Order: sequence, then structure tokens, then C-alpha cells
Amino acid sequence: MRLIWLLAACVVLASAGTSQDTAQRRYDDYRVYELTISNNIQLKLIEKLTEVSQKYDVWKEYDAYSKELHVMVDPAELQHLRLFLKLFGISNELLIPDVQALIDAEQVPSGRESGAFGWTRYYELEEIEAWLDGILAAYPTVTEQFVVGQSYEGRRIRGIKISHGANKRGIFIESNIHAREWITSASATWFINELLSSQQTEVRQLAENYDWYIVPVFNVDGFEYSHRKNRMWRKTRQPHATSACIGVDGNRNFDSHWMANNGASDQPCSETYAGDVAFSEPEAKALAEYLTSIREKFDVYLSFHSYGQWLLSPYGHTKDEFPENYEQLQEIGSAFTEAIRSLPYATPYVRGSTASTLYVASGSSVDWVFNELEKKVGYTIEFRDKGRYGFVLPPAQIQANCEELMAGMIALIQKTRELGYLA
Ligand code: 0X9
Ligand code: ZN
Ligand code: ZN
Repeated sequence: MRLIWLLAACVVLASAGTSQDTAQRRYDDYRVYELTISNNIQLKLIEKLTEVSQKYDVWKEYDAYSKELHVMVDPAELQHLRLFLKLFGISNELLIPDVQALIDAEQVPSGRESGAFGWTRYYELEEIEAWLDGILAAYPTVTEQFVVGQSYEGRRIRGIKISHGANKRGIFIESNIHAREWITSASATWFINELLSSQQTEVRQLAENYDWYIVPVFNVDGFEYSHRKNRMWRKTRQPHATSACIGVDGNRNFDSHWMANNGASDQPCSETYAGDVAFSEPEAKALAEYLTSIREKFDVYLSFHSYGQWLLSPYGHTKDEFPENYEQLQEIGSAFTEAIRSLPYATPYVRGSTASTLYVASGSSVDWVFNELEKKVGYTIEFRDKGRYGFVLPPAQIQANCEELMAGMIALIQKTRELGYLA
């Protein structure tokens, strides 16, 4: 009985207090553990412990495929966590002993820097936008900028359209909806650059046969915040009326099965907070409106995320139903994963429907486009890695991740076309 009270105290203590965002937040001695869950009670307890606590940050939610979850813990909470894990017999492995050490290492470019924009380090929003301006100026006949809308803090959400002529089918890429997933915008900018400058036949075909709409940094406010204040920021930056916690998970805020099946949280302090209402976030609303305005122009929708090496198709909101074209989506998915596995890195990706292979996630952008705009080829791509570095993927891995993306994309688009989409 006393143990139960101790546990209750743990949960309460862990949820108390919010942090101040003055200087750059540090993560000295923060650890990331991989927890292996063997029953539902363990899962519920862990979810309860971590949902709104500022002492915990779930890096990867529990998924039915691996039965594991990754959680970062504040060093001040470590004793409690250990006791908790012991009490409930939850097996665990230390993935990252000191998150700050990875954050520091991440700031070191992986090669000689030429001064020009490249893919040996991560860039801030301003630098990415300056690069984008340069690209638009250098390729004026085949590129065009578009603006999705404005963020809560008033930033423009910018995208680039690459087109080699009228009447081509379009592919839309949304990237960095989750602020801390820096590899996504690094990969999106690399991909833009390849579409414009590569001489490789398959890449030229990709570039010239389709219209590309690419938004390298969608969650502009969050991304800026992740660079300046808190490397681990995920959500948007709109404050909440009844809570000190800020922001909404943009990928839970779309108006398609919003808040269905516990696929999001109604707690403002949760990292998967869905918002008070669907489209509470100006960013999500603006994207939905923009996509609606070009709905006749695109057939494929991709959302870049990290991490985990997954290619995820709808549905996210339920694991009990599958879309009509599920088999085809898996066939396209296999083309993607096999292409990546056949590279020298042999990086394993797993494909499957979001809810059945990963976890239920409701109100996501991909599902909204799939269900509401009826664009029947949509995927979430979860880039490298599997958790050794997690969100703090070293700059030395940017290039390899990008090569994998290109190999996967060539195969994905080719198979999509073969199956009669994109025609
Ligand atoms: O939970 C998410 O939003 C994504 N994973 S992440 O670790 N990057 O946060 C998965 C999104 C799944 N996609 C769909 N629901 N369609
Ligand atoms: Zn505690
Ligand atoms: Zn994400």
C-alpha cells in the first residue's frame, strides 16, 4: 500500500513546475532510456507518469512493433524513475547518457566548411531562408516561391515550387512540422538542391516530370525556438489560455478524426496536445487552406519526420480500418524501403500503416490530406536513426540520410506512377 502512495507522489511531483525560457535551455546529464513494455499495466503507468510531466519527455512513443518507448529524463528525477521501473518490473536500457553532450557535438560541422550553404551542419531559419532566396534567384525559370501563410508569431511559412512546364502532376512535401526534427529540413533543402542541380538521369526525371511543392520548415516558430531556446521543442508556440504550457502538436491539430481513439492528448502540457479545437493553430489552418487551393495540382503528399526509419501510410487514427488502396500503399512502401536497404549503408526501414505498425496518431496532416482532399498516396517518412542519437542526429549523418531519401523517393514515385497514380 505504501508503495502505491509513493508512486502517486512520484507522479504528482513529476508534473509540478514549468520551466523558464530565458537563456538557452541545457540538458546536462539528461538521459534517454529505452523501456521495453511487457503488459498493458506497465504501458498505462508509464504513459501516466510521462504525459504532462516536465521531468520527462517521450522521444518515441510506445509502438506495437518494437514494444519499446524512448523517454528522456531530468537528472533530478532519475532516482524516482529507477524506483518506478524496478517496482513495476519494466526492463530498460540506457540509450543516451548525456543529451547535452550530443547537443554540443551537433554544433560541430562534420567537414571543412566552405562558407557556402551545405549539408555538413544544421542551419537556423534565417540561414535556410537566405539559401532559399539564393536558389530562387539562381533558377528563376523553373522555381517559384509560394507562401503557405503566417505562423502564430507572424513569420511567413515559405515553400518552393519546382516546375519544368505546365500540366505536370504534383508532389507536395511538408517538413519540420515538429520543431526538433532538424534532419527533416536539412534533407528537404538537400532534396531541393538535387532536383535543381543533379545530372543523374533518375533525378532529372523526377525533377522534370513532376511539379514539386516543398516546404522545408513548416513549424517556423517552433524551429526558431528549438535553435535559440530549447533544442527539444516539438510543438507550435501559441500560448494556452488555461495553462502555462505553450504550443500544440501540429501533427495532431488537423480536422480529420481530431482527438479520435486516444491518438492525441487533451492536456496542454503533453507533447501530443491536439489543441482546444481542430485547426486552433494558424499554421495547420493555413496549410489546410493552401493545400485546398492547389488540390487539383498534386497527387502525392509526404510529411518528413524523425526518427525511427519508418515509412508510414494512413490511417493514423485507427488500427481497425484500412484504406481501400492499402495493398497498393504497401507495395509503394516496399519499393521505398527496398531501395534504401540496397544502398551500401543497408539502413533498414519498415513500412506499414501508421496506427497498426506504430501507434494511433489522430489529426495528422497526412491523414487530413488523405481523407479530406482524397489524395490517396500519402506517407509520413521517419528518417534516421533508431534512437542512438534520436533527434540529435550528428551532422556527419546528414549526407547519408539524404542519399537514402533520394533512393527511396525515386523508387516510391516510380512505383506510384506504375500503379496509375500521378498519371
Ligand atoms: O507522432 C507523430 O506525429 C509522428 N512521429 S514523431 O516521432 N515524428 O512525432 C508520426 C506521425 C504518423 N502519421 C500519421 N498519423 N499519419
Ligand atoms: Zn518522482
Ligand atoms: Zn515528427
